[in-house]
Amino acid sequence: MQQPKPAEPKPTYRDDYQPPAYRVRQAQLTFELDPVATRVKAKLQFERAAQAEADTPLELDGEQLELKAIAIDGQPLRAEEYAVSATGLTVHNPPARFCLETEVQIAPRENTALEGLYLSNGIYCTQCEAEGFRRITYFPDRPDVMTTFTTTVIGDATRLPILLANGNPVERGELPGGRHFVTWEDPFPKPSYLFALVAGDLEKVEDSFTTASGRQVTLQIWVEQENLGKTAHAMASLKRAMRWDEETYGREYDLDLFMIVAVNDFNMGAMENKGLNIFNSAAVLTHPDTATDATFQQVESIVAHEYFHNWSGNRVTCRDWFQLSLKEGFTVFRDQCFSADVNSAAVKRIEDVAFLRTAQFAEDSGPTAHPVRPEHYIEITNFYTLTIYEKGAEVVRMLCNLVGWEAFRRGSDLYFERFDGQAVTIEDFVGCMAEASGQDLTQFMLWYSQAGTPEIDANGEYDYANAAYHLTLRQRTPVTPDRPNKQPLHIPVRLGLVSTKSGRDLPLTLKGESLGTDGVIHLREAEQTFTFTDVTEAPVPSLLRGFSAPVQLRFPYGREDLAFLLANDSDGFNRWDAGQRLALLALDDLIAAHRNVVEKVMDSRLVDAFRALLEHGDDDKAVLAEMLMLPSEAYIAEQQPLIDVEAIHAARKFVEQSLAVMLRDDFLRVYLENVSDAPYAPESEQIAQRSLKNVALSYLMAIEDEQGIELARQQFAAEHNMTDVRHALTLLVHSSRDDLAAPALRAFGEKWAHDTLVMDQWFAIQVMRPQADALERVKYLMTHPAFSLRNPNKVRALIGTFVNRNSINFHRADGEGYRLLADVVIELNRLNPEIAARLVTPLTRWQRFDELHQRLMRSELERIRAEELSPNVYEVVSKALL
Ligand code: B3K
Ligand code: ZN
Repeated sequence: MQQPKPAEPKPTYRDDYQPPAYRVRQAQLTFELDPVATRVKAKLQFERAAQAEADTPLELDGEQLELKAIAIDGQPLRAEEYAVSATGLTVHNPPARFCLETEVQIAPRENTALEGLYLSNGIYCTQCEAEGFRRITYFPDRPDVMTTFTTTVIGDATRLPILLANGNPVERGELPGGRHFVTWEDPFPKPSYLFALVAGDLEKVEDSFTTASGRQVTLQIWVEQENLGKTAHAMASLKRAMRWDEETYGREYDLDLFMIVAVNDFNMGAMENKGLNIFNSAAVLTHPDTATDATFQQVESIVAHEYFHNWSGNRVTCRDWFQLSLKEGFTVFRDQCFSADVNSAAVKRIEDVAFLRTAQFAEDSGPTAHPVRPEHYIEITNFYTLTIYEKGAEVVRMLCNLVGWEAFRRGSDLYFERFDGQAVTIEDFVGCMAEASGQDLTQFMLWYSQAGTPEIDANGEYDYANAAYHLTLRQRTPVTPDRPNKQPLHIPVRLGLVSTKSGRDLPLTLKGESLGTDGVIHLREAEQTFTFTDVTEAPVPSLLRGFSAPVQLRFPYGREDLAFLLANDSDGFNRWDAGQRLALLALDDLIAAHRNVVEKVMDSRLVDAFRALLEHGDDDKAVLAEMLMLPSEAYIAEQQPLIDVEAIHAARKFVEQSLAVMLRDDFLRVYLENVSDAPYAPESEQIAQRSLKNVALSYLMAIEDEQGIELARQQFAAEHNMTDVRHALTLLVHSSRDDLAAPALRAFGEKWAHDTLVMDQWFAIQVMRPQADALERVKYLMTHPAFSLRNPNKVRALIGTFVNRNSINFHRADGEGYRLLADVVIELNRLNPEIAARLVTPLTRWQRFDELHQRLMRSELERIRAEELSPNVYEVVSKALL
């Protein structure tokens, strides 16, 4: 018999926003920690808002709480004076000003969703954004209710020697029964989502920072004892970020203490709780032996990101969760600029754009596409997306470029001053930019309300008679589930016209006005023609330099044009992009050849272009390494009308192997030139050198060249640093030679069995194997003692990597890859709905595949939908099956 399905969860709409009827003037919390019976006492001073009627009930959010006591102004409430439901607490007819006291019981050990208060490896910690605080106590759990918090944490003195919360410690002492307490006071009013508490057996490294105005701030990173040696890079990154925010945005830190805590079980990367950032240990711990260059750079950027939130997010926060990109888009933009300033700016831009174009563009063309500011949601946790974060950051970047840095900085100062201590909207932010620059940003606001990646079709025509170049741009934003009709956007297109004679940029004159040699034109209509005058020769246009807008731009480039731009463009980003475009054209032919079962022929222009790169080198080795990398399978897939994973894999492999065969000696030379035994440092020059060397090694291993194999083995065995070891291990494990793969994998697994973060890499490397047994290996590794479905890092490393990074095996024609994913999603739906809803993403993209795969993917989605679902998974799966 079919079970009746639970009622469908109801969406929340942006248009329904109402200001809160009651504000909290002060909150006092007391926690008596216990794994299954934590007691939370809350003393909340409420005040009715002027606009609310006298008989307005007080509505508080609360989930999975056991109410033990409730009183107003010291008087316990009678049963008829309040009501408790599965989602909250209602107090009927409260006075205009009153103190509400509640006591609830919660069970941190049972909390597998990792929202609210939970236990991670014996450490109590919290995650409250977006709506986790309601699993801690009854409260108006919405970002526009800001208050000061005083928090007393009580726990066993032996097991929980360290008790932390937001702000400054003001009192501590012993209690009967071997317990102790610490009271923390946070003087800055904040919404409940920024509340944090940590308790456990932790140790710290401490440092200090003197702010521009001369205040001394204590910096602490709290970790489990064995990780004390892995904190130096995070601490150095924090100090760099603090200085950068002072110098770039004029923003100083405001408390006397800034703490970071590392925990193993965490749904995201990290969380910006006021004064007490909680981090996924993967986003904070580094050591040359255990972390790669990529991890060092991620840690730097995440530490900075969370720190920057202290202003963009905490001091000025969001009025409601529809405004999420107000803090996330702006803060990602800030962390991207920081990383660009302290590392290779060109590579940072290339990596960010590659990620955006692969992952965010896919999201924006799928069933869960939504605007940067959504209009409705069922579960807000599902909206911590690439669109809110990465596209949101691109929108802020365009704003900055449109008004210019100086006006942008004035607008940012205005925003922080005017709205300090308030919960505001995207209009407030853009309004400050308009005010500071005097520009009209009305049309620009459409970037926040229209989903979908805009497409620009560009065409150029050289007019010999008039020495003019006519550039015609047509824009179109595709239909997305949220709305069919799109208006033209305001799109800044940075460009140059490159002389084919000199390789230099020609002067740009538009309507008699000089734009220099690298200018910005503003596309505002559906179609516009821009006529550049005094163009003395037929140029090659270099369009959308620096990726000046998050769009898909098409131009009928010939392959010679692309090879020319790859060699000559003055814009580093567009040089790289020309190479990607050239490779994509070659790949398109090969994908077609594979599908039509005809012989594959390598495009000699691509070989020549790569040869030139290898021979001439580049001032920036990191950029050179990027230019030598072929587009990823995921990016190639994104460019295809219909995704054929086999053909994509075969075509890419063919290009890689052809280049390796034809340029073997160049790759070998580049490898040998860039070997170094200097002590490891995560600094730009070394990182660039390692990445160039490792790209060269990848090509040599693509043809399993004897010398290449020997170099990979040596690099693995030398154990010089994790970047080199991991890269060599990956190449050995992904080779066709089991005699190379098996011993290396075993040695690595045994050596690092004690280190959970390194084991994540060990899992990930194996499940990316192109060999046909990858799926069986995933199943086998799910039974490995180091694996656990309850740890999000493990789920991401094993399952996430397999379904997102091993296309040919995930999309197996027998549907077993889909079945495995659905099984895991069904189990995680009960344990951790946030992670389950994220993991299911690849199945939601079924429309991009052929009929056979569509049917198999849909049937697994339907199998999931038949379960009793969390709102999280329900929302994603039901959109995907519409
Ligand atoms: N603001 C957090 C997001 C946490 C949400 C988890 N459901 C991380 C960040 O963007 O900094
Ligand atoms: Zn953030």
